Amino acid sequence: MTGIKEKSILIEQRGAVALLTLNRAKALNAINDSIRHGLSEALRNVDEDPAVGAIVIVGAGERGFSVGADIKEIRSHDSPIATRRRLIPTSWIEVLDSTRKPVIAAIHGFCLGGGMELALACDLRVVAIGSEFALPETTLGLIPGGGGTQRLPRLIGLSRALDLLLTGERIDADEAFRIGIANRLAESSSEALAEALRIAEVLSTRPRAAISYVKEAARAGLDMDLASGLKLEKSLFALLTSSPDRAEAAAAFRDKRKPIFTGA
Ligand code: DAK
Repeated sequence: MTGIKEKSILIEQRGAVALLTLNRAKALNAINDSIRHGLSEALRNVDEDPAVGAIVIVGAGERGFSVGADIKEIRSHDSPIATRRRLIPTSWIEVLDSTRKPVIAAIHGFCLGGGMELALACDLRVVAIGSEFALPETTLGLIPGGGGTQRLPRLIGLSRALDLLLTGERIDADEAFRIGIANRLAESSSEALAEALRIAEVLSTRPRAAISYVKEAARAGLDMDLASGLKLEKSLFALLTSSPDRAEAAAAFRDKRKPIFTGA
């Protein structure tokens, strides 16, 4: 898989981590159909690949993660029905919701519109100082169409989310960290990537089913009432009690050695 170029997405395997790069640096990684389709396909492939335990997404070039939808490509002449047909089945960001492996965004520079929505759909965000976030869709006469109106309130609460959604104003990395968009800050883009890769590498060595189930329980639980969420947690917990990796973790603890997980 190393070095394979899929249109606008580069896929590189670093140990058990798949690094996906949005590769349109000249257009500040504006999201066109090629990026949309390439990223969906790459995510599905690496999620199925047993050699991959975690995924990092980064933007190419010095200037940013992504400036959002390719404004030059927006087809204003499309009918609402054609646009709906185009948007609904694509669901390119929603692929992240069904990705079982943890996905970390390494963010630098501009993280705007659809680029920010992509980052919001990832499990963790490592953000370089100097990054700028905004959802400026209303200034284009639109609203976010990649989950921004739904994921942002769930992540940071309705009040703060509405501030960003209504004003479209940009916030910096410190503010993104303060309000809970950024999980971790880094001094530079290279340090953000290094930290994202480091976290991904750690996660890739953990028991795969436990990592996948904890993500499923937390994410799916958000859309449930507490009783249903607790029920889901118990079911997933019960499944793991009989897993070979859980037995191996206990045995390794008893034997005072490092566990050898098989992903089973
Ligand atoms: N799309 C296409 N190209 C873009 C772009 C974008 N969003 N943003 C920047 N570029 C390109 C520029 O055109 C320029 O290319 P060349 O002219 O050199 O060929 C190159 O990237 C460098 O940009 P600038 O020359 O503008 O660089 P500056 O430093 O002066 O400014 C900037 C950087 C990020 C402040 C500025 O480029 C900017 O404001 N960009 C637009 C950001 C933005 O508003 N993004 C869109 C958010 S809305 C849909 C319709 C819409 C949407 C979704 C779906 N359907 C109908 C299906 C909208 C979603 C969004 O993401």
